[in-house]
Amino acid sequence: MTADLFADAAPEPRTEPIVDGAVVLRAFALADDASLLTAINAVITQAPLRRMQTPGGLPMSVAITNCGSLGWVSDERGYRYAAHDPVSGQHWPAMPAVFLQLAQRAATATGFVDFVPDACLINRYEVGARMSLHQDKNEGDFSQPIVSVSLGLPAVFQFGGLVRGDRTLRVPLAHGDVVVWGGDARLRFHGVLPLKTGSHAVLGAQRINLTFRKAG
Ligand code: MD6
Ligand code: FE
Repeated sequence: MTADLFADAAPEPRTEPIVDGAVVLRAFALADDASLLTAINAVITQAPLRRMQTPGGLPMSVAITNCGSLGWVSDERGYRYAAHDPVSGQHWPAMPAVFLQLAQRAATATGFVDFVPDACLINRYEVGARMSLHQDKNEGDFSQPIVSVSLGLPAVFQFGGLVRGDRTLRVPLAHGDVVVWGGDARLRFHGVLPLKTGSHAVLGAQRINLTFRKAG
């Protein structure tokens, strides 16, 4: 048998530059999707997905949880990383080995050879959920990249500049795509447009995004 027989079902990974410092590794996580989903289910059993409050007091449309030694949290006091889940008071679940290995392989493939993430944010989008333009700037070391894994329904990622009003590129992200960004792109504004109706073969009517960071 040749790889071509599977060309439709399992696209080969491809690297697409977005802007300086950011690339999409198309289909990079596809071969690991089943083990990623098993690990996601184990994490969300221990630390359930929840819609956190923004500092402005509104609930986010995206439900989130975390694994790793640090987790991203939001409440009326602002955004920060915390070692404990504020709902349970327990440490966040450990980062599953399949998560860490995938994040490190993706980072290495784009030239970040010493990426050791200590935080993985799990975002769950249902139809209509969105993430407004923001910068990721709560991490301690901006020389480290962020690795972002998309699973489930496709979404449109907005990729802006260093000022909120800068024009944005729109990058479609599908199940299995991995974005690695760092360097000059690290502090660019970005967001996710409202998730369109659909049903993904594995995940149904949702999109799950994993973002790996060196937060501490
Ligand atoms: C998402 N991602 O894709 C939201 N931030 O659902 C992010 O906000 C993000 O994907 C920094 C780096 C990569 C990301
Ligand atoms: Fe972000």
